[in-house]
Amino acid sequence: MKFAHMADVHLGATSEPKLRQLEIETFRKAFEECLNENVDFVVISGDLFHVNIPDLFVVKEATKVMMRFVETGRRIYVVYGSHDFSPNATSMVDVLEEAGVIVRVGKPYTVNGMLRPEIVVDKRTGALLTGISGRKLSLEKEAFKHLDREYLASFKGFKIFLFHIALDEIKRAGERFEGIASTDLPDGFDYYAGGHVHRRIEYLKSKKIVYPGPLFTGWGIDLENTVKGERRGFYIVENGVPKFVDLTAFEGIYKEIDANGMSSLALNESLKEIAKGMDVKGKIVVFRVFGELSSGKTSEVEFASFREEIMKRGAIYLHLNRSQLRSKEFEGQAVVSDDAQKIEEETFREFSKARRFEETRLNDEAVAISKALFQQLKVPKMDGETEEDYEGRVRDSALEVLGIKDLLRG
Ligand SMILES: [Mn+2]
Repeated sequence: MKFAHMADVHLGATSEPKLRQLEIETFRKAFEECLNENVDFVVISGDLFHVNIPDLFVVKEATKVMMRFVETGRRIYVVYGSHDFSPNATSMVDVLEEAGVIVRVGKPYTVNGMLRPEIVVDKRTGALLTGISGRKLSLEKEAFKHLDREYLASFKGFKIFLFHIALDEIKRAGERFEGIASTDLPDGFDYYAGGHVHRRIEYLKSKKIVYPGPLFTGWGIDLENTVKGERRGFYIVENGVPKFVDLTAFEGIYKEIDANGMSSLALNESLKEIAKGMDVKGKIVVFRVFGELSSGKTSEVEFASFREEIMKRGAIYLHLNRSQLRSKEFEGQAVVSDDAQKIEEETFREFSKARRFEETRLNDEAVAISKALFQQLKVPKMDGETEEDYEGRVRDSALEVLGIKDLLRG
């Protein structure tokens, strides 16, 4: 028996065209590899999609890839992740299941207050698959508490358990997340197919627990870790032995600059030098700037020309992280002013300088529009007004301010 184990695919996580293309290409390659390697089935341990209703272009491309595999008579088994599940709305996972593209395992039902996740038999191999889906806020922790372990133990055969939650045992120093202990997983399964943790983990102790990590790269911090050298891909498990298949889709460069004590002008000079000195051709660049500028404002830092230069030199994409860059000047002003309106205005000005919109009006009149919008959004609820009426009223006036009321109606 040979099967593939993927997790945290996060299809649709990026809207950046080149990354989006790499994302779907990687998904295609993964399934091509599954066909070449002649695996019997594929399991995906949650977060197939980045959101419960993803962009339909992404869904179409992904469906094409999966159908090619399914049409050979093989199946794809999934559980929901924390991203592609919604407690009160239909998920794309449900749509694809109705269409016969994927099979969701571990659908829960209760007997005498105990949770029994449904067990699915793979017709081709006789393997038994079940699991517990991910939820927002790790509500599945509860599910593990009420799991009917005896019921699960009564099934005999090659058993796979899919789950989407972190394990306490794999926590690194300083990491904070809600997890379960490996002993919380039901006993007696031959393979525990994990998802949710965005790095590759083989925890092969009394239980064979594997996390492939993201197939491609989710976003932000994943991108950073990928360019820092983490390999991305999935597992092929043959006769119970997991083997990692490396599908890392791009090479990258990680660079950071400590701007502490630099003036905005000096930082601009540094950025120019850095851009010139980097070999970025065909690579994804993750660039982090942090620290407090000694003088000048963060809005004076020419990130737009830095980006332009990096892209001109052939980079696939620049991921700029400047959330920890501060300016002494601006913060000083904000603290000393006792005029709330002035603080608001200055804050809007600072933020608007660092952002460019396609709609030129949003750039030219950014401060005025922000102030007007802010004004509308803090209008209080009237006595006796229903929640719905109040929301509608605030929404309408906000749209009016943005000048898109008619646009949305049309
Ligand atoms: Mn995930």
